[in-house]
Amino acid sequence: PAQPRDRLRVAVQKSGRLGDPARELLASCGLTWRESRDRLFLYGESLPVDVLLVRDDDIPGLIADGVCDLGVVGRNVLVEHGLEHEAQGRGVRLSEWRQLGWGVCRLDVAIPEDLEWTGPAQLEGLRIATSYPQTLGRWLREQGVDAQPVVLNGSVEIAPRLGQADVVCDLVSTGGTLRANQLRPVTTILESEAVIAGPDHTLEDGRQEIADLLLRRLDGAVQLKE
Ligand code: PRT
Ligand code: ZN
Repeated sequence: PAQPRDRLRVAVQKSGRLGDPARELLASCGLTWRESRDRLFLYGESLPVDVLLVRDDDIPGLIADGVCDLGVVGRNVLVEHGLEHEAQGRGVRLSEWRQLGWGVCRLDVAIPEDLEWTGPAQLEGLRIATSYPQTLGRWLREQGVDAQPVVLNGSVEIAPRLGQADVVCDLVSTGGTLRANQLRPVTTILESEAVIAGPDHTLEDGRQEIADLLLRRLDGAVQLKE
């Protein structure tokens, strides 16, 4: 069991696409902070809320382990983590406490431009490059298609040109990267956006009240923006 803590701890991406908007979001809730010397920790001054700056991939695990209470992360990362844990039969369940409406993207299957698309059955037996093997695997099972995921942690889109895979399953926002690699999206397997992730139970040691306050302010800040 985690040590008792009376301050809320929120995990946020250190750099990358969601880092700045996440920090702006916390600032819009009235949070001010002091940065640690190693720049990995923001000590909350105006509220008992501290921020841990990490790789986005680590956020679900930090919440599941109780090291952090909440996190700002893409649904794509949250879903992949959840399926991984289900596959291992471990009982840590996370949920989306809020949908943030930014960081929007899709997890799409994309095929070489010059290939005709006849439907998911066409993927039977093909090698699919992806960083999201669990999410892809679930979709393939739902489609009754037996394909071979090729797990890559970057440069997924060039895999077909390198002969590493036949098609890809990757995040798409503008579609520019796919086009630059002569690929075209043919089907969406997950719609994603940034979310506030948390455990699927209430927090302890008074941290739920702090989280409620933060989320109330966040809801107010979001309404003001609209
Ligand atoms: O260092 P760290 O591990 O924390 O960061 P990261 O490199 O793993 O993630 P990062 O910062 O690239 O993305 C963080 C989150 O932003 C993702 O998990 C998504 O939830 C969200 N997001 C939104 C995206 C995109 N849009 C996106 N377009 N993440 C990645 N991309 C990639 C996409 O895969 C493609 O390769 O950006 C490229 C360009 O996309 P196009 O379609 O605009 O050309
Ligand atoms: Zn990452």
